[in-house]
Amino acid sequence: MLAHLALLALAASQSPLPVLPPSQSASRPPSSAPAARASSPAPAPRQSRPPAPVTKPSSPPTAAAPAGKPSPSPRPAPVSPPPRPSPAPATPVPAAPRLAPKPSPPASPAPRPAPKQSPPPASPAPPQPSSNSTPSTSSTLGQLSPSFYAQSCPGVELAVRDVVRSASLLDPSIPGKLVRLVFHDCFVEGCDASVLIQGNGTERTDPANLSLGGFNVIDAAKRLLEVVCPATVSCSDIIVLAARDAVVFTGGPAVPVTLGRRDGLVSLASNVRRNIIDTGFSVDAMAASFTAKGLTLDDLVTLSGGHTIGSAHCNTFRERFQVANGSMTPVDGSMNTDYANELIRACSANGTVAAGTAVDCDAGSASVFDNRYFANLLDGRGLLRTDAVLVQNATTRAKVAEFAQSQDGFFASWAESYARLTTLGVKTGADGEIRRTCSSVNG
Ligand SMILES: *[C@@H]1O[C@H](CO)[C@@H](O)[C@H](O)[C@H]1NC(C)=O
Ligand SMILES: *[C@@H]1O[C@H](CO)[C@@H](O)[C@H](O)[C@H]1NC(C)=O
Ligand SMILES: *[C@@H]1O[C@H](CO)[C@@H](O)[C@H](O)[C@H]1NC(C)=O
Ligand SMILES: *[C@@H]1O[C@H](CO)[C@@H](O)[C@H](O)[C@H]1NC(C)=O
Ligand SMILES: CC(=O)N[C@H]1CO[C@H](CO)[C@@H](O)[C@@H]1O
Repeated sequence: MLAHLALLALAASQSPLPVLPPSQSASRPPSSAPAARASSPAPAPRQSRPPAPVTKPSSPPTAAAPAGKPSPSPRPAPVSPPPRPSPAPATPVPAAPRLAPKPSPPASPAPRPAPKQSPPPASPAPPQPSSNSTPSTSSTLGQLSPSFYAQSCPGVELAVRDVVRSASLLDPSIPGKLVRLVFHDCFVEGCDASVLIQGNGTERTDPANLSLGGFNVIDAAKRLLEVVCPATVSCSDIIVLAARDAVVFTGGPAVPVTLGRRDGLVSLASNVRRNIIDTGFSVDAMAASFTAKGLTLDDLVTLSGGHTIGSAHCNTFRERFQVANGSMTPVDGSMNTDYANELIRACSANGTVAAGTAVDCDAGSASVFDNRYFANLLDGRGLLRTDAVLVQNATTRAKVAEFAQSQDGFFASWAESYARLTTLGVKTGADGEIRRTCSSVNG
């Protein structure tokens, strides 16, 4: 997943509204996979962009999404208790005495002959696009529950939250990366942790993965949970919890999430492009991608708000500038002039574009999950093309204006859209497995 999307204050968060039923069946048939990258509609979240832009042999285009970047002032508005000295993300201490080791794994019995790594996609039609309340996954939605681990691993939420907080304190770019990670996971093969699998030809090997991050945080949480309640908590649930907590850490709303997802057995790089939103997408292309998954235009605007935190590399928006004779000129006249100059200053390097330089997605407020992103869009300060175009369509512009006026409205909408995003293509019951290590399927 690349859904790049991703990503997005203050403690003033209000309580999330009740989640709406994820099903809106407006889904249309799996749009044929947009051939490659170009401008054809490819589904999904924004962020990755495949085709290498012109001019310089840039490295594989990275997702535009908020690649977490060392954001300047960590302005944490932690809603929760003071950070305690925590272990480095990579090495979670088995501490947390509070988690009662209650080994009662719900699930996976004997290791079943799981198709390892990447079973051929078999069918021409991507298994997932039509998701949304659909066959393969739909019936399982009913099995997700906020209290899924109440008996088997009561400390799961606390454990993940601690790990996310610790990691975010050490590296301010983590929250943005975690939010982006959940988009990429859920938009490709559903929310099944397929994005975490390492190996030849897996989703992580797609060039669009280059700006993905936060894997070590998920791994750290998994290691901790394997100590207190082994073989019980899925990596897919950890991703969903971690992104939720990342939002809270940066001042956003603490939305309730349902749990009980199982981890997938398939992870194919070939599934990435057609499911992710490319940074060059138009509103119509993004809308088509969202609709194919049962998400709405409002979900698109709301989830784009995830860009209220994080950063993106210069190569993800270089198409918005003409580079000639060593100087950059904005192509889009609607871009705020001061902002354009800021970007030019940040990205220019010896007459070319410093592709790998990170720039905040939400100018002036990149480390806080708030509604500033929307006000910036109205002011011509959208970083990615996919951000900027949201004010060029009357419907999406109205929603942008609404959120720019009301942070509460944005937060309430975020709760609903996040719930819909995180139930895309979920596997429950006998599907999938509970991975022992997030980076590989059980052997
Ligand atoms: C990875 O996959 C490619 C194409 O399927 C193959 O050519 C290559 O040998 C594989 N590499 C490894 C290390 O398995
Ligand atoms: C806005 O985008 C939606 C989704 O593609 C489209 O249906 C609608 O016609 C667009 N509105 C305008 C005014 O272009
Ligand atoms: C770049 O320089 C060339 C030669 O000096 C000139 O002809 C061309 O107009 C310049 N292009 C721009 C965009 O300034
Ligand atoms: C830009 O040029 C200077 C001097 O030629 C060089 O030291 C520097 O490494 C170059 N920077 C980049 C990003 O190429
Ligand atoms: C984290 C990760 O797996 N990154 C991979 C992204 O894809 C490139 C190849 O396109 C790999 O070299 C990276 O290892």
